[in-house]
Amino acid sequence: MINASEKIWMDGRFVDWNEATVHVLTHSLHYGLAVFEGIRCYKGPGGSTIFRLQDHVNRLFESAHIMALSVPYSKKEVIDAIVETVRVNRLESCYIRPLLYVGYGEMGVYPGHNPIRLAIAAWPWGAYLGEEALAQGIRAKVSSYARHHVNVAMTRAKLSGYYVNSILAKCEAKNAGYEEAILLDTEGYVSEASGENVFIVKRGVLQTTPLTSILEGITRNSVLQLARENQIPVVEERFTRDAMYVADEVFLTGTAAEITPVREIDDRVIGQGQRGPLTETLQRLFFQIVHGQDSAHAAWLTPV
Ligand code: PPE
Repeated sequence: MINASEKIWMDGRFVDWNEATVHVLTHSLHYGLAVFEGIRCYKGPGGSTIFRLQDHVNRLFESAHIMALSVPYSKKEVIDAIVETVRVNRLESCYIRPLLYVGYGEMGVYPGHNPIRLAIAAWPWGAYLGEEALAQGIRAKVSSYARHHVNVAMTRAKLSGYYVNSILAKCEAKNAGYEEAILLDTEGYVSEASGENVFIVKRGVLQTTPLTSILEGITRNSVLQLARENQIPVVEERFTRDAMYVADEVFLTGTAAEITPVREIDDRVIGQGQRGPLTETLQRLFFQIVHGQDSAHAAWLTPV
């Protein structure tokens, strides 16, 4: 069950958690046209800070732009509302979910002049795949479902409707006893996991999927930047599922999942079957930053 907080920001004002409701004929609920973000706030020595808030808000606006939804607020107003949502709920570390959606009005596929509404919720949310997953790694399964074709879905947008594909893959993997699903693109190359980007390590080189069929993850971008800063060679080139099987290390990145090692894929042990050394180094660098222990990346943190 979700760890409820007190207030949710809805269309410019705070309402009680349990009062944050919509009409059942809300357009987005029927047709899936809604864009959202997932953002984390972490506790640090100088108080809580939100990780890469500006970048998340930029992506929210880009998602809206791709979907031709006009956001009835400025970026500054959205940033302020997000900070305020964490503040009024007195949360030290939390997950933040802004959702821009098409409200009640007309029915039918054409969204017409229905209101565009924004909600921002924040609640405490621990390690997405469990604390143990961060240290020990997870078991993943390549999905029988393909990730979206570029002419079907514009994956630069973080669109609610796209997650039906993620849910199918995730349920299939969980029902078969795995913790996460890795999806291939329609050409058969590795795309992304149900809610994370995928990285492999081979002979010291870090490789990740290029920006074709995937969401441009902010954690992915952070890991690439950290690797470059630490002279770790990186390539953004597509790879096949067997390249994962024979990789030295595989890990997933996402705001919710952070940096999660993968120790097994399709019943093949990856590397030593445990978190690899490069994964551990990147985790350490990442967690130092988000917890405010690395002044070189202070620009990524917005104080609450
Ligand atoms: N791909 C997908 C499909 C995805 O959903 C996410 C985030 C990423 C990549 C990584 O993006 P980023 O968070 O910017 O590094 N998934 C979000 C939703 C998870 C959920 O179950 O809800 C997240 O991690 O917040």
